[in-house]
Formats: sequence, C-alpha cells, structure tokens
Amino acid sequence: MSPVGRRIVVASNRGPVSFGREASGRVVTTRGAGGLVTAVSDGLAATGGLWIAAAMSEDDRSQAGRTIQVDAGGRGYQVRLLPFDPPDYEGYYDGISNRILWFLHHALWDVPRAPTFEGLAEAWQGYLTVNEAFARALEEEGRSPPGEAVYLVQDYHLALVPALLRERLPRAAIAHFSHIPFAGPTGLRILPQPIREALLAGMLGADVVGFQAPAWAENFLLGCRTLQGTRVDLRRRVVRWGGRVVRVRVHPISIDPAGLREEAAAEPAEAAARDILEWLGDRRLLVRVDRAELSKNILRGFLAYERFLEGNPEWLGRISFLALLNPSRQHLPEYRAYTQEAIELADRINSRVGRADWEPIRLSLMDDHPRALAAYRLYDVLLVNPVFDGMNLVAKEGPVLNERDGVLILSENAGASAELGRHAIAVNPFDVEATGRAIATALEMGPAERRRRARGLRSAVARNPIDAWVRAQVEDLERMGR
Ligand code: GDG
Repeated sequence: MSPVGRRIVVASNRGPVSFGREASGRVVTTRGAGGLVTAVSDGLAATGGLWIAAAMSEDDRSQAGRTIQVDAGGRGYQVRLLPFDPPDYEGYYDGISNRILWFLHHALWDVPRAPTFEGLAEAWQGYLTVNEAFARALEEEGRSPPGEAVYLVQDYHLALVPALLRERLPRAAIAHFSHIPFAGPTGLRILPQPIREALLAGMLGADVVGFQAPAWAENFLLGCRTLQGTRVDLRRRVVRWGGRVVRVRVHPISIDPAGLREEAAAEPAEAAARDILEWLGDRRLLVRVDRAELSKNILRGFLAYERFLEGNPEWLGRISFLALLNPSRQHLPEYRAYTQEAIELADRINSRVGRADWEPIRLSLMDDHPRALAAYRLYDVLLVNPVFDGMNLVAKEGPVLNERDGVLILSENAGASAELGRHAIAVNPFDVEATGRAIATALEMGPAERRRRARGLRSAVARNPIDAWVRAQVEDLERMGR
C-alpha cells in the first residue's frame, strides 16, 4: 500500500523506461534499473501513480505522447515522456545540468581556468523551456482530483519546477529532492547572480526540499541566506520565503538487498564471478565500481594504489585491482579526456610494476552490471573515494553482497559516509598517500575486525529500507498539512 494512499506523481529527467530500435527497425523498451527507479517504483505502483520524464533520444521522442504502462511486481504505474526540441534539450541537459550544475555541486572545475560560461544565455533559455514544460505537464496531470496528487520532483535538472508548478497550483503538495551534493555559498557564487537566485528560488517553491546527507542540506540552507527576503533557521532547517514555510530534510536513499541478491545469484553474475576468479587466482582483490565519471575520483584511486604498492613491496604480485567503469557522458570532452587519462594511468602502472604472470590493475570500460555484482561478492577491499557524492549506492550494494568480510574504504565526502562511515575506513579523497595507507590498513586488518565492520555495514543498510525514502517524503508533506 502507498504511504498515504494519495496519487504520487514523479518528475525526473531520466525515466524508468527508454526506447531503442533493433536492427530490423522494431522499437524495443528497456527498463532502467537505477537506484531511483527501484526506490520509487513501489510507491508509484501502489497508488497507480505517474512518472513524467524527458524523452532523451530520437526513439524516446517517437514514443512521446503515448502513455506507457510499466509493470512493477504485478501492479503498475504509468510513464509519460515529454518531447523537446533538440537545441532546447541540449541547453538544458548538457549546457546547464551536466556541464554547469553537476560540475558546481561536485566541485569539479579547475577554477583558474573554468568555467567561462560561453553560450550560457542560450543554454539557460533551454533549461527554462524544459523546466516550464515539466511544470505544465505536472499541472495537467495533477488537476483532477484537485489537491490530491503528491509531486516528487527529482534533482538539479528540474530545480525551477517547484516554483513554476507552485505558480500554477498554489496549494499543491510538492517535494524536491537532490540526489547529488549541494555546493556551499562560496561555490554558488561562481554562478551568475540571476541564475543562482533563480535556482534557489525555484527549489524553494517546494514545501520540502530534500537531500541525501546533512552536509548538503546545510549548504542549501546557507545558500538560501544569500537570497534576499529569506529567513533561515539553520537549526530547525526551515526557510521562510514569500510568505511560505519551506522545510529542508535529509532522506538518504537506500537499496533493495533482496533484489540485488537475486540478480547476483543469476547465471550472468555467476559466469562473471567465475571469470574474475580465474583471472585473480589466489591473489587478494581490490575493487572499484563507478560510472566513468570525474566526481568518482578514479585517477587518485589509481595513484593511491600505486603509492600503496611502492610503500608495501611485499604486496607486489599478491593483489589485483579490478576497476569496473561504466561509460558515461562520453560525448562530453571533459569525460572523454578523463576516461582516457584513467586508461593511460592504469597502463602506466601495469607496465611499471606488472609481470608476465601478474596484472596489477584491470580496467574494464563497459556497461556490465552482472560483473559489478560478481565483483561485490568477491572483493577483499572496496574503494569508494569520490571527491563529492550525493550518496553513492556502490558503498551500500557492495557490503550487502560481499562474501569475504571485505573492507570498505569510503570517502568522507560521500553522502553514504553519514550512515556507513564508522564501519568503513574513512579517507579524505584528495589525499592520495592517506588513501594508499588505507589500502594497506584494509588488507592487514584481522579477521575479527573485518567481520565486525562487515556486519556493521550490513546492518546500517538494513536499518534504512528501500521503501522508507518515498514514505518519508510523503509523510513530510502530510505533516505540513499538504
Ligand atoms: C547518482 C548520485 C546517488 C554499476 N555498474 C554498472 C551499473 N552500476 C550501478 C551500481 C549502482 C549505480 O550504477 C551507481 O550508483 P551511484 O549511487 O554509485 O552513483 P550515480 O550514478 O552517480 O548516482 C549518487 C544516486 O544518484 C542515487 O540517488 O547515490 O550520489 O551521483 O546502483 O550498481 N549499472 C549499469 N551498468 C553497469 O555496468 N547499468
């Protein structure tokens, strides 16, 4: 049953289904399996809810306008994809969301050189157009019965939607949730003032503004203090703005352990496990699993491993590092260059210290979820060292599937560190030497402590069940009389 029985309407850039075409020309549907899809599907299915997302490709656009029925465990919900003119979508998606907001909130710019904001005005126009279209679609869908729908608006792509929807439906129940970190007020000042203010005011159109971790909520509150006309209560996490009260809440997203275990026991993951074991032999296994993404800090992870091998030569030939990178945003030059650098760095380390019978790092660059699950089962050490990360689901998935009392090395700047940090080895992700030392500490840890920490990680994940995330957001709104 849904948390409150009210119809849930979700808005996000990427939807739970996408379309492609077979060689024969036949249109095929792919069901997404990301964290958001898993966390939201149950709540939506229980209310016969609706998910509105952008048509992200030509094939998606060919299906726009049609209502797609998604089956979720025997129950269902509907999906509607919104079509956009490609130049508007590009400005919104790559121009603003991927290249400005993602970089800003993860502190990815090399600030002496970037950003330069070329083409900003045009991209911002696209962002406005797409956000307006989402608000319009949400209004249409939520009109009947009036006041009944609960709107859950997702992420930095749709920061303007809460205020735009509020203009149309002043009494609507609206929550906005950021899956990624939120920059502090100094970082926010990189943005031109009108854009900074529009983004903050846009999010403040919601009744509840949600984040994955306390640090991001606090940054948002501090940012709101720079917006004229707001009154911010940092302690109670309340912003008064335009005669309304907005609550800022922390709701860490979770994972579905049962679903993961099922997938990890299926043949594709079993086959991948056999393959990894054959390559590994009797060595110990260090693993990382990420999108090939700048914020994941892949380069410093490799450098830390190199430092570890230099400082601990007794481990040469006794450990291998499996880096599973799922290609991401490879159409952006920053991502292509970063991925290339990771490949070259791994090659350099392999040729420096590798031997005919030992490959120190294996970098796999492909979309291969079963292999990631197999690696989770087998690691001795899991390295999760993002520079900043909203949550990081890998840090939760790994310990749930691991069969070796593996040790988690976790960046203190990942949202997950709030829940898992005390059972992990915490690292400052910028400190390569400290990360190298953490690898040594993890490998040398005694079995009793490994077991205790692995158990701690598993129970921390179990304490936050997957369905709690949607429920908590709906309850927030109810508590505010929405
Ligand atoms: C954003 C925020 C936040 C792994 N290999 C493949 C693959 N995976 C799956 C993992 C995991 C997911 O990808 C990665 O999730 P993360 O949370 O680590 O990272 P982001 O993609 O950056 O997610 C993040 C999250 O949103 C949810 O709110 O935690 O902070 O950045 O589930 O198992 N998936 C596929 N192929 C692979 O090869 N399809």
